[in-house]
Amino acid sequence: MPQPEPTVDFPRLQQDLEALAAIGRHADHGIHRPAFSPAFMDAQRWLQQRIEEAGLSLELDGALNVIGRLAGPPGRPAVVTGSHIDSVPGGGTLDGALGVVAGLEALRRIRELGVSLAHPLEVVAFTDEEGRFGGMFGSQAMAGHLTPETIVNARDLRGITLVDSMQALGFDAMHALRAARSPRTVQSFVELHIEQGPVLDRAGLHVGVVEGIVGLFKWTVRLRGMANHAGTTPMNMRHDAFQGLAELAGELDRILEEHGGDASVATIGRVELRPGAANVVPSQVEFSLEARDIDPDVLTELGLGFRRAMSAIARRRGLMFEFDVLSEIDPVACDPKVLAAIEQSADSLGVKSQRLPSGAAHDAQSMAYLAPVGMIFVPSKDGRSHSPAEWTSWESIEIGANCLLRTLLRLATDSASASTSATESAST
Ligand code: HGY
Ligand code: MN
Ligand code: MN
Repeated sequence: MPQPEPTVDFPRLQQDLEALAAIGRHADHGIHRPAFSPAFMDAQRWLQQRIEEAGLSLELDGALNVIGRLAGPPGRPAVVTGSHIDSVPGGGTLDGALGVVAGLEALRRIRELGVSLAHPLEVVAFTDEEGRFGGMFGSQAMAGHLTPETIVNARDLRGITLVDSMQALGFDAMHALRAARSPRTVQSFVELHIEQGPVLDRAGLHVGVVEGIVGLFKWTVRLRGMANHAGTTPMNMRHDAFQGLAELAGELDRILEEHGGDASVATIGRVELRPGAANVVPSQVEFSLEARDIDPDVLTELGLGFRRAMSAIARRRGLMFEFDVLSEIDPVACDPKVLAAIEQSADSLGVKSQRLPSGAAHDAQSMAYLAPVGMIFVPSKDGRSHSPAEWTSWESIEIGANCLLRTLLRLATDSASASTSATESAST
């Protein structure tokens, strides 16, 4: 009779999630933990303490990724899990945090149960997944995708550089180049994350099995015109930078239709007008433009489509247009073996799961350059995320965490489900 498969210590998981959610929460109930901010560093310190209390070994790599490790046979590649604890401004309590806290709980349980491992296990909190300084700094560092140039050029939307912000904390950003790992040290990577979309919530499912993760490009675009008097300058003599942006925004759907696919999306999420006075024709507009798709060729096409449209608008309106590439992340396919381990784990919990693509970007995309990856989604209420309205039921969180625990065991032991040398009760 096979042993029952283990489960997480759910009250302890809840406590950790609530403790982390209190760090960087503002009066709007949103989480404000941008990478390398004081709130983010408080969360890093909290996590490091919990990792040590769990009896795991602790490492902080050159990109300030926090790594908790449960030793296995020497020289074997590690099964890695994790996500991020930085947030967007006014973000939710679970985006990233769920994957880190559930990963910590999984390693803690496996250690308590005394499971004999064929591979070491690691839980990682990657820095700056949300891209304050571009995008996925920590996991791109671990994947070896950073260069001195990308580090030196990285700056946030207020112009603060990554180098300065890490220096202010006493760290040298260039040490992030040392965070690069050899693919030989990672057997596989599994990330538990909220879906951040409506699919699972609408289907009434607790578990989603991610087949592929979208790629994206993120630009900062500047249109430069000419400041002039808002009252005396005839409309046909203006070089109005804002009108250029307005025309582009009006063309966005056409560009997606002509150059994109069914899953393509594009967003202008931030706009800054200069000089920003009511009675001055805007001389400059700076805005973010990001586009996503699961197919890399479609992304290339979309980039060309946007550049052509902006050149035509600039010519017609006597504007100058330029753009900086802040981030380019390739779409990745998840690994069939890891997907199978996730589906078997969901089956072992007696829950139905559904395969789906991820419209959000994730650290798993960077880790896909080192090893086979997979992602477990739990539903987001009404598909909401990147907002204080972000919410997932505790029932789905417990099922998702148990699915992660059992998936890690499948990948890190030689048997389909870990034989435990301690009974269930031994650990509580
Ligand atoms: O933007 C994203 O897709 C992720 O939440 N960083
Ligand atoms: Mn996330
Ligand atoms: Mn996010």
